[in-house]
Amino acid sequence: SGSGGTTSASSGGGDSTVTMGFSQVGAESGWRTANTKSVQESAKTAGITLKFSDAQQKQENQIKAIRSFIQQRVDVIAFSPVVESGWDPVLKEAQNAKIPVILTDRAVDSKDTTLYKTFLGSDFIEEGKKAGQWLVEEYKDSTDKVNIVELQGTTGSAPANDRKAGFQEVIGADTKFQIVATQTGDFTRAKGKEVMEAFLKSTPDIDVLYAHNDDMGLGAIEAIEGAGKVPGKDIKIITVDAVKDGMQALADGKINFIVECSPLLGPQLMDLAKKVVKGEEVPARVVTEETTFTQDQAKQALPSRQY
Ligand code: GZL
Repeated sequence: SGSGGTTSASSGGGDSTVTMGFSQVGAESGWRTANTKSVQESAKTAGITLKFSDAQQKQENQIKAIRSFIQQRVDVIAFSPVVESGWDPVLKEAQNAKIPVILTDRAVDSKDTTLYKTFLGSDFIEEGKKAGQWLVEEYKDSTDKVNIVELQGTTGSAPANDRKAGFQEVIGADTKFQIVATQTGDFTRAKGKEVMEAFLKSTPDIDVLYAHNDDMGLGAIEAIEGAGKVPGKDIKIITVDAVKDGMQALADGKINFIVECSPLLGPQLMDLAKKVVKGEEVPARVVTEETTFTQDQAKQALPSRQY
């Protein structure tokens, strides 16, 4: 799908086949690649014809894709909104065209919740809290200041906003925890490395890095090692996702704790889509099941990880 194009994967089969238009954020991270695979494979398994568009992390491309799906009269539209705001006009166009919309992975901040049938995805505030809880536990016997730097996800995205808020809510209870630098790394390794290099130059003693996804954490590890420091020891690292490369770094001791964010939303998405097309009731919110991993748990889990 690469250059923001739209590909169609038809599953064949009679006229009762459901056609879904899916607008994906992009291909910015290992998580996103795994999510795309889950959606595409699940559509095939479910016998749903999938029109898939990659927006290269640009909201205007997602809006264009949704308009194109409306033109093509698809039966249902699903998308992962790259940012929370600015969706009402195009969602109203879908509603006027009587095409139901499903939010998957990320949420929108529209006040009018009739604009979509359901939101399937993780509770990002909970993920931020889990990261904070590990840190509180890790430093429970210390009263020294803990200098934290934070690599935020894509500016304006639900995971970035909520992972920041959940983490802050938990560590805010103890003033020894200080976020001394925070900046977006746009969920990518390259940007995570670049921003961490800047943090290392501008911030003398960093104790902890909180990265909103594994990919930025892995980029930061390159920067930390480039500065002659030991990741996981000189600077403790907490990330979110638990994709294979992140879990490997956790097992190798370069990351200290990972909060899982499951990308395997495909099967549930297709079930919800079929129900929605039939006009059946679906829950307004479907929260993803997910857990956390320590270094020892990563060693155990790695062999059976699906992504
Ligand atoms: C979270 C998802 C985020 C991942 C990142 O559900 O939207 O986007 O945490 C990905 O890895 O880029």
